[in-house]
Amino acid sequence: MDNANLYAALRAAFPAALDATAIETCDTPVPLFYSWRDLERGTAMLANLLQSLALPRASRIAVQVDKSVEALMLYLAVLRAGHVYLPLNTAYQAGEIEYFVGNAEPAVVVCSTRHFGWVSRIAFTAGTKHVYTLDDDRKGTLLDRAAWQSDVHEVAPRRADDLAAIVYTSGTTGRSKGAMLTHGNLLSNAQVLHAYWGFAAQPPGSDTLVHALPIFHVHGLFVAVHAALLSGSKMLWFGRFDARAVIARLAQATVFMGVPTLYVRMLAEPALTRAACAHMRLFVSGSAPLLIETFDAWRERSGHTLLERYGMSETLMLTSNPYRPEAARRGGTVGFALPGVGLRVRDDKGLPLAGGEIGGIEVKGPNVFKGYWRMPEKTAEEFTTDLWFKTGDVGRIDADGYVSIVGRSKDLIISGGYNVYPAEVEGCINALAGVAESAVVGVPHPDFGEVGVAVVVAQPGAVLDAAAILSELRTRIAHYKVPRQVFVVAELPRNAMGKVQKKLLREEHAGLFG
Ligand code: MCA
Ligand code: AMP
Repeated sequence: MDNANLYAALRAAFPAALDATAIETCDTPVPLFYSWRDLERGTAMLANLLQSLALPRASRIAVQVDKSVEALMLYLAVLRAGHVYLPLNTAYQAGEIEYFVGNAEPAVVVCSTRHFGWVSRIAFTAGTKHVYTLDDDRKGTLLDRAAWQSDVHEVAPRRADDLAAIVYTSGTTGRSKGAMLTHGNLLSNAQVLHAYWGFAAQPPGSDTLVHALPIFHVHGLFVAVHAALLSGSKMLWFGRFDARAVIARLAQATVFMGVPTLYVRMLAEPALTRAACAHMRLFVSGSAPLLIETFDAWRERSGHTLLERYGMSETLMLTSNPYRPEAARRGGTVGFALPGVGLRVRDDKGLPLAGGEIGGIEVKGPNVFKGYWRMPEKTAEEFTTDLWFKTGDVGRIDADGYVSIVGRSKDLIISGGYNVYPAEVEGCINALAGVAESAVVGVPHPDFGEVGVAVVVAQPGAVLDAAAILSELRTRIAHYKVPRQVFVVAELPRNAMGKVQKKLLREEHAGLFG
């Protein structure tokens, strides 16, 4: 039987010249050069360390660390060892981590040294046996321990249907859900993008990808990394996005992937010129709506047409504008369903809509996840009876087959590519002393696309202070979830049914950020 472990497929794509540079760091104190051999050996040592712990099959390995090449190796090592990778946003605070660790019951938790105190307390309380540290300067107990391990490791055999990763995504109601992604989900999607975005047509190793996204979400971890590894391409590795520094490296690169905020920020730099982008072959945008103004400005300034695509944590990539001809990339659309992906639009009752009509987007394909971790009822709710996944996005398919996302039926704010669920933030605000109720809505923002604004009602007799609410929230939830502004009001607008009219609040505050 062939080994369907994703690492085996990625490893098979490494170039024959293993001493060539696979990753060059761009914002470490001195540039670091990692060869393909370094990746192979480093991931072997980390995988052997995991194996030495004699963990049960498919153990979850939860990781909340700053971005580094070693952190990427840890992801690859978890695949290699056949365990399940659980990436966590570095912005998550204790309450959030407590939930994820309690829900996923990881056998191993890896965190940064500066968070070891509180993270290890949470992990040990939840029954996790092993907590290691890993920092972005190649230090930490994880690497200390791995240094003693052999650099030879046989990739654990896995079936396509076996779990490779769990990615938590919040729900419109209730707590976050862990989307279970299999080796088959990840590999099939990577192979489709490899072909669709022109990697396969290039001689192997001829692309260079600028990697400047976080590696705790699908876009940076799976889409970008797998595209590079599967094509034997070098990565120019940024620990954090810096528009000016990224533009300065485009002359040595061919591919860049980003959320719209990254493009907006690069457009604000005078250094973004056609000359600066002359060596590039592809700029991909996704994770959040791309404004047509950004699409047009990018074409004008860089001479390239952004290729917009659409996906979700549960489904990986679903649609993409075409790679060739470049003129066929249409602004305001997310392109066509990718090969192998079924995509249809249905009305509220689940009935088919005629071409061009707006409705809920439903999808099917080898990329669609296995379900939510230990939540069979929630999983069932999100699938139709004929097993199409309901994305919660609202859109249409035009006569030429281009898909456009026009809204969301899920109450979700996408801020700089991060998802913020109003229900979660409202729950936090409502738990504060003196708060009767609240509503959080997304309003346009020039940098992040959208940000949250909270409208809060006090309990009778209580006096609320907006600044105090904000500072309290900053101790409880990741800062990107904290609303940009809080308004204390006498009452929330409601319709005849008593439902809060968020649309009115959105309209009222639409101009807040210009
Ligand atoms: C940072 N802050 C934010 C955001 N990021 N606030 C709102 N929205 C954000 N996205 C806040 C921080 O909490 C902090 O506030 C202040 O801004 C500065 O933080 P800093 O870390 O310096 O920010 P930054 O480095 O400028 O980060 C902005 C960023 C980053 C580079 C745009 O947010 C980013 O990398 N976004 C990409 C997210 C992504 O990869 N999404 C893909 C998801 P304070 O000072 O108060 O603490 S995958 C997905 O959606 C699907 C599958 C798909 O289709 O791809
Ligand atoms: P996540 O839950 O982080 O995986 O976010 C997935 C959501 O991001 C999707 O359901 C969409 O609402 C949104 N999204 C991703 N790509 C795009 C895009 N190109 N345009 C509009 N929305 C997008």
